[in-house]
Amino acid sequence: MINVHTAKLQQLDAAHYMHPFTDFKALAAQGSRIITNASGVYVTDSEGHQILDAMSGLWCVNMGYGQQALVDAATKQMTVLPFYNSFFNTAVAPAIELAALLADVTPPQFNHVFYSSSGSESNDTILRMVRRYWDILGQKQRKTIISRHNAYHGSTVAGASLGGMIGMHEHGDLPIPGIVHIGQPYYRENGLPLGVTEAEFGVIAASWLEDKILELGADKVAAFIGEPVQGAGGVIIPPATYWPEIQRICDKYGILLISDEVICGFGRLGTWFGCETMGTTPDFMTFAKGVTSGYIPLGGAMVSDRVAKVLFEGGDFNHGYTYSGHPVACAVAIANIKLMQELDIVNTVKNSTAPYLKQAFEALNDHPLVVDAQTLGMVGGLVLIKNKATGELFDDSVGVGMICRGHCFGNGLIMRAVGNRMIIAPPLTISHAEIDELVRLARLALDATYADLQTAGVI
Ligand code: PXG
Repeated sequence: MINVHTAKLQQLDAAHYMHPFTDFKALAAQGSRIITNASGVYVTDSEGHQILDAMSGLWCVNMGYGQQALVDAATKQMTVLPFYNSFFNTAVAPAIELAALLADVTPPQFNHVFYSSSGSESNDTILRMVRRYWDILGQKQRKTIISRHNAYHGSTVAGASLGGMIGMHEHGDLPIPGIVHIGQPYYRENGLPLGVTEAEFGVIAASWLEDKILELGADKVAAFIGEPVQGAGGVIIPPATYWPEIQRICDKYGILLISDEVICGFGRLGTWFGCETMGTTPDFMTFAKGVTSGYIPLGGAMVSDRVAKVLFEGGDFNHGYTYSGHPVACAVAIANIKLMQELDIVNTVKNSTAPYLKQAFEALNDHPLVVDAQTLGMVGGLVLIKNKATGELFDDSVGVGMICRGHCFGNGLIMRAVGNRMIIAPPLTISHAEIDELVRLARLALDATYADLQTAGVI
């Protein structure tokens, strides 16, 4: 029996609230799980269940729940100046201070930022900046942006178009013109050809970019966009050979490189930004989520010196959001970045937490349902497989990921299911003991999933 408070909230929810990425009717019938409070790496629902949040909210609560310094920064800024805009030659101090701090913690080519309130908006900004850049340089025909199938770059019209999610393209006649997609560097989807090593596959997957550039004509291509590790697509960790080759191809044809760091930024991969792990020097970085550890919405585009120099010469750039440089959001981001620096969290992740997570999570490869359990920094994923010996995958109709996800929740663990992949992105602050607990709960869920599939005669 659920308590009265939960029932009342679920009733109001069903009556009035349209959730993101949701079958509205099905949710209204089922009732949502209502999360009421959180501390450290645990969230608590309205029924009093404590759940280990191995997804950091939605890839964002990097410094964990309950960080008082962030709360204090917001409270103080709200009292002093809750809002003023950055249009018409005005500015607010936290936005200026954060811009300087971001220039400090990002790779050396980045010294300028344009603020938004989300990853999606940031990619909209970048799309417009990329085209503006080529316009100013007198190359108006350079409009096309190349992305990848199964990429996620947000849910606005530009964000969803840049993304490579077919289910999203189907809703709203996307992508918009001038955005094309190549294959993702995921050998289970594209089939690792016999005798080809993973390293060789990375180079092959990157060569699809060159093929597409040559097909379109290099003088038509404005930019390439990619997530260092695809997050929402199922934590697709590319072979180490992939990104350096992408960089080489972009350089060869003078094409701008956009690293969408909404998930991989702010320490997630054990470096401040994912491009540092991958060895690229992008012209733009998209950021959001981890910049404030999700405590308040903030996003932005880091703009490289090469691009900024041109945009500075181009006169007006007719673009911006009411909340570009929101003082409260920027104050929280400053507190968050300072906390990251004080705790030396990026090095702790790199030298301690991520290696510990790697050995604990990758041990799940011994489970009869699991292959490809793999982590990089503080993201991880595994494939639920029907037959380990033959490599036969489950039919989509089995919904194996959702079965496993249900058991995770039942056992007090939040893991995300993407098709047949189970994925994690825990707070960077997670302890070794909490990692042990995460993996113990994951194994319980895998065992329960296995038992269900046996009972149903699927395996
Ligand atoms: N780029 C990347 C790489 C993202 O992961 C966005 C852009 C868009 O950010 P906003 O703030 O507009 O949501 C994201 C967001 C999932 C999931 O199912 C992932 C995201 C958002 C919603 C769901 O894993 N990532």
